[in-house]
Order: sequence, then structure tokens, then C-alpha cells
Amino acid sequence: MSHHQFTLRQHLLAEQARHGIDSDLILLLEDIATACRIISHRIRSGAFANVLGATNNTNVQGETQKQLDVIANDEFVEHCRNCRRVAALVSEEVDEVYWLKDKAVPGDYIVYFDPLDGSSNLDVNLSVGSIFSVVRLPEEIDATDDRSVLRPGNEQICAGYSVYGPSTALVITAGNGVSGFTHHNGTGEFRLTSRNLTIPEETSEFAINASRYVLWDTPIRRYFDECIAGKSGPREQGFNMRWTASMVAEVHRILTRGGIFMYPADAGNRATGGKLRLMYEANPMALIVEQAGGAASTGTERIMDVQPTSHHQRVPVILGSKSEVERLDRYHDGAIS
Ligand code: P6P
Repeated sequence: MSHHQFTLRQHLLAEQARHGIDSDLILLLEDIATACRIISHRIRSGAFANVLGATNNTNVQGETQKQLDVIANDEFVEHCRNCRRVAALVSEEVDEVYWLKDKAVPGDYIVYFDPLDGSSNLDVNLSVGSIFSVVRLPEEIDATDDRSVLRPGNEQICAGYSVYGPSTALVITAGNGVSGFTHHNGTGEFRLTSRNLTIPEETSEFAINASRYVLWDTPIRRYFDECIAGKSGPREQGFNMRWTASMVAEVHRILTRGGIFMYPADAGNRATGGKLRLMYEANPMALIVEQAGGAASTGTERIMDVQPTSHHQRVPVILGSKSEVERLDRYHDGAIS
């Protein structure tokens, strides 16, 4: 059987046979995949159902909620709650933690998710995506205290994202490499289309919002200036730049052909800790990138080692091809080269 015929379930059962992942995790991932399929359909038919616009609400992030942000959030909640092990849900769109149990015991899961990342791209028909992260509790936690969900990224047992682009892709890691699936319209299944996605250690492509140049700290400006100086500059090579305003699309490109993505802390966002959120953007993408042989740093520490202080906390994010992330870490450390 060619791997193109592997469905998500067949692949996860094969992973279980090889690495012993929880059966409950397989059921949860199938439910998350169903939520992503529904979200994909709602996006692609959104213009006809008049749901592409904004609501009158502002979410906890201070952003105007799109109708599809709310729809995507509701789909994640409805599908994740099917799993008997899920004790709590943490959503980018919802201020408080959504507790599903009165008692959260060892082996239970916490699911963190950004149901629709990059939704400002919706009305211009550019790629958006959903991001999720699963932590398995090593000990009992207080299911009445939102601080109980502040688990570091190195406790994740699984992370993934879906990208709603020219095709609908689903990328997942359960700690044994990174697998890519593509939604097959005919059967409605996510079918395995990329085994063991790997990020090249070297790259000549970077992604950053260059309009923030005047706000950046010296290490980021130095890195950027050296990249655009090209062959006659200190890097002695040419670079390409991309910026899609959708982290999921950037990470998917990096998993596919390498690259480095940067959303650093700067003079404009330092008061809130940075732009991207730790629990449901930086941590899941960091697990995926590291499992694919890349690196994920704040500039001063490994993202997955950050001890959270709030479940909507923001952090600086530098991730992708290992040699470039390590170079930026050295620049932040004050090293000369
Ligand atoms: P900017 C989308 O809102 C997001 O959270 C990430 O997906 C994306 O990388 C970033 O913000 C885009 O930020 O500065 O382009 O608006």
C-alpha cells in the first residue's frame, strides 16, 4: 500500500504500533481533524454564507473577532470535548480556561488552540490555519484555578496545525517526527502525503515584518542588514524574503523548504512580551519545528523551556533552520559572529 493511501487513522495506528501513543490521543486527533475539515468547508463556502466579515466583539487579545474565528472556536470546543481525557481547553479566542472536569488527574490532557490564526487574511483570500497543542498531565492539578494550565512547552505530547490554502493540509507530531496529510476531496479523508518532514539546517530565506525595522533591537537589525547586503555583504550569499501575515503558512513553507521566521520583541510590543502567544502558537510550532530538526528560540532561551506566567502570554519567536536560529541566538548573546 503506497503511503498516499494511508488515512490519518491508519497512520496513527501504525505510529501506535511503533511508538505506543495513547489510544485516547488517536481519538482526540481524529476529532481535531474533523473540526479542521469543517472549518475548511466553512471558510471555502464563507462568501455564500456571508460569514467572512467581522463580529461586533473584541476578543481577549484586543482584536476584532471575525465570524469565522467564533465558528472555528466552537468547532474545536465541540470536537475536543468528546475525548474523556480532556480536562481543560485554552483558546486564543476565549479569556478564561474552559474546564471540562471537576478533577484533573495524571494522564488527563489539556488542549491549547488558536482556532483560526491569521484571520485578517480571510477577506483577501490568503492562507489561514488552526494550531493546537496537547499536554498530558504528569500530576493532579486544581481544576478550579486557571493557573493550573500553565504547563511549559516541554510537557507537550503532541502538536499540529492545519493550513487552509490551495489545499487543506494537516501537520502533526506526537513526538516521533512530523507527518503531513492532505485533505482528499473525493473520500473526505486526510491522507498521508509527507512522511518525516525535515527542515534543512541551512537556508537563504527569511520571514519577518520588515515594516517594524525602526522598532527592532540591534541583534535583529544586524541579522536583517546582513541578509539584505547579499553576496557583497558579510554573509557572502543572497537571501530571499517572505511575509504572509499567517504564522501557519510561514511554518508550513519552512517545513517544506527551510527558512527562518522571526517575530521578535521590539519597541512596539515589548510591553506585552511580544506579538505571538506562547501556549497555542509558539509552543506547538516549536515542538513541530524541533521534531523536524529545526530550532525554536525567544532569542535568549528555548521556547519550550519558557515557564508560562499567563495562559495568554506573548513571547518573541525565532524558529526554523537550526543554523540561522543559532546565529541569531549568538547575536542576542553578544557574540561577534
Ligand atoms: P503582522 C496573525 O495575526 C499572527 O498572529 C501570525 O499568524 C502572523 O505571523 C502575525 O500575527 C502577523 O503579524 O505584524 O503581519 O500583523
